[in-house]
Amino acid sequence: MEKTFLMVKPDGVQRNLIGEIVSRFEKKGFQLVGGKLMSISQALAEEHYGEHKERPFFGELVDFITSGPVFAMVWEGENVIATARQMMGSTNPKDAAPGTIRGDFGITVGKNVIHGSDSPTSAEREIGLFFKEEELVEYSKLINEWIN
Ligand code: FUP
Repeated sequence: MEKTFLMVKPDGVQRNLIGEIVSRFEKKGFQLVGGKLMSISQALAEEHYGEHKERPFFGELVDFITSGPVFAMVWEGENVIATARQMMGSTNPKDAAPGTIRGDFGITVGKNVIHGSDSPTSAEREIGLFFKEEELVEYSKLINEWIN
């Protein structure tokens, strides 16, 4: 089953949006298979955002993501990578449609509430950066049949 890495950023945690965001993915029907409240080190931030290293906003991006706790999660489900991106909305909250997480809760591109993997390759990379295999659960087939 497909997995993605999602993270409530420091602005979302400080604004008490963890529950709201978790709730949206639960209600959609996806399953939470890993989650932790954590601080991101400078090294992890630089690695996670490595593709933006040459961009002018890289320094601010790293400063922001290390500025307070984040809530890191792994979610599982059919097409969860692309569907979660749709539920998050456009990177810049000013372009994000109402009803999406960034459309409903964000204003500026720097503080856009949530991160989500944008492809199977980045999902695998990001899950590996943030979680050890033993931190992820497997639901039994029986429970999956009850839910879905
Ligand atoms: P996304 O995949 O939607 O998180 O967007 P990107 O990977 O393109 O950007 C990563 C983060 O960089 C965004 F969440 C916000 C930040 N960013 C800026 O601060 N300024 C920009 O012009 C673009 C992105």
